[in-house]
Amino acid sequence: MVVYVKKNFSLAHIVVLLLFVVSSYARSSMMVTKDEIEVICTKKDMQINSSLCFEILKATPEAAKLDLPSLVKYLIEYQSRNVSDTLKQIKLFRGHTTDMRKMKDCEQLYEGALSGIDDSLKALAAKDYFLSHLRNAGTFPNMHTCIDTLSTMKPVPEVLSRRSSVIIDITNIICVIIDCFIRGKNCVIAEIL
Ligand SMILES: *[C@@H]1O[C@H](CO)[C@@H](O)[C@H](O)[C@H]1NC(C)=O
Ligand SMILES: CC(=O)N[C@H]1CO[C@H](CO)[C@@H](O)[C@@H]1O
Repeated sequence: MVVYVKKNFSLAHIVVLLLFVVSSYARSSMMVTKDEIEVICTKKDMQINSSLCFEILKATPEAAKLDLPSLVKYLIEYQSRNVSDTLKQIKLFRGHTTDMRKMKDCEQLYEGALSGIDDSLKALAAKDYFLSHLRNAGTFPNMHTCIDTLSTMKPVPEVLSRRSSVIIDITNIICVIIDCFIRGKNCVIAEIL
């Protein structure tokens, strides 16, 4: 009986030891911790929209189980969904405006953004983080140009401008994570220059 208990005890010991080994192995493969999400989302000097960042990453408990490249992949897929959802709205809007030309311009800017985002995902998969950032950042000018175009319409389609601003914020979160956290670039200095 004593032997039986002892056996049980050592089995429990081994399980605990295994768990410890597994979790420290996981740590060494760069898992993102809750603290790191805090650091990413409060990086004020890079104009991260904190509330949006927490909204996206805290609403996703799995975010803390991913490594950095996987977290970026998750975010780019999220960004891609938001861009294609808004593109659908733009197409719907086109039938309801007298300014079809401007809507068509925005549509093309959104299509261009989508193809850049797609390239960004491919570069990420190839671990080419510089290219992934470059392609993703192409979303910025397209969204800004679309917002400018929308602002000259009467009435201004506010829903679309707002969604374009959110996409700019999401893009910024992605680019900051790639540059500061994966590439280890000194982003504060880069911004001053
Ligand atoms: C941050 O994002 C939220 C949600 O999209 C938005 O309501 C808010 O205006 C943004 N904040 C800034 C400072 O742009
Ligand atoms: C902030 C924001 O607009 N997020 C949306 C992005 O797209 C996903 C998928 O369609 C929505 O669930 C989010 O609400």
